[in-house]
Amino acid sequence: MKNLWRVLPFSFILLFLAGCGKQNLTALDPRGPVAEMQHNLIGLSLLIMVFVIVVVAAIFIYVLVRFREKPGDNHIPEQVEGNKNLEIIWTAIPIVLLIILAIPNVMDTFTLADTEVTDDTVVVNVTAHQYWWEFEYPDLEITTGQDLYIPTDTRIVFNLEASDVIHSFWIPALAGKQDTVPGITNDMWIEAPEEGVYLGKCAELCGEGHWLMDFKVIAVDPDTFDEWAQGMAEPDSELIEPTGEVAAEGREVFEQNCLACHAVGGEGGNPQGGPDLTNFGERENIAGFMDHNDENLEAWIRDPEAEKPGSGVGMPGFDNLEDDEMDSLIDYLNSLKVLDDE
Ligand code: HEC
Ligand SMILES: [Cu+2]
Repeated sequence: MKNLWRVLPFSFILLFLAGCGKQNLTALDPRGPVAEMQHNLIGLSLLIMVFVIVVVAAIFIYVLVRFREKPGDNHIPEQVEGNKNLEIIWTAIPIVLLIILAIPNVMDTFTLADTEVTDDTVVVNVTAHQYWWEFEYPDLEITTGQDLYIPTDTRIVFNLEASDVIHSFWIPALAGKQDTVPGITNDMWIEAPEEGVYLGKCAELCGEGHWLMDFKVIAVDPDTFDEWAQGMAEPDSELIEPTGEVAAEGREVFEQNCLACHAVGGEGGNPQGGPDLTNFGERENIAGFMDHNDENLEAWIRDPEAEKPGSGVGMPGFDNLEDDEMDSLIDYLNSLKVLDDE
């Protein structure tokens, strides 16, 4: 029983660290040049700080021990007024340390701030909404939401804005945070060397649903990206006029209730509406955070507010839909795909 008290604090630390490591929602495992640069800068300043702390602590302990009053020794120590050499040393050392810190910082700051667009750059205009992310690719004439597709080994430049309040765009494994502010466009760039899914989050308390304002960066090889972009820009007519009976019924329900806010294949939607759903069938999550399955989708459509607090302001609940309408609607939504199934 006694041992429990020894183990307990460590269990808490472990639990805390386990939370930090959630997939790749961590800045401590940087991927790509931007995150690596930022990680190295933090590492360097940490190293310098640790060095200073160790040296100062060592001198402090030495002085404590060396100049203690010893028993029977009651003479007055020699009185000194400053020491030029010491003053020079302890002024020079911090200056040198600051120079070591400043050179890579200034250099990297210029590299990080350079968001010049070349022929190979993919530009994405990001708009943050309470509580979801919209991604527009102006050169490709594509708009999507929640899942941000990017080609690997390619410079991606973001123009960041917000439609309502201040949010913050954060993909911990790929780059540091950048605020999205209504009326101001901030920019930044990233590059992902490896294929994979990088988790993103809103990092600025923006309202009730803030904690569920998640998104994904899906890095795919450039060929797959082209296929995806092609599929998004000129989607299969199946998405708009499904031939299957159930999906066709679902499409009708969709047109009557949802198309005003949600575009599919370049049709419908409105600037105050919700995410483009052209490739919704391929999203792993609903509304950025819920597992994508039929029960969750039905729960979301019937009452979004219950799933993500605050989302009801943007999307009303559709609890009035009959069960068979709901089933065909879900079938239709799940059929919305632009990539060939592997
Ligand atoms: C008044 C506009 C509006 C209408 C009408 C509307 N929605 Fe939405 N919808 C939104 C908004 C806004 C969001 C984003 C909410 C959030 O995540 O905070 C959303 C999110 C969604 C999502 C999650 C999208 C994703 O990328 O994960 C689905 C699915 C969805 N709506 C389906 C529907 C269906 C089905 C209908 C019709 C029955 C419908 N919506 C009607 C505005 C609307
Ligand atoms: Cu936010």
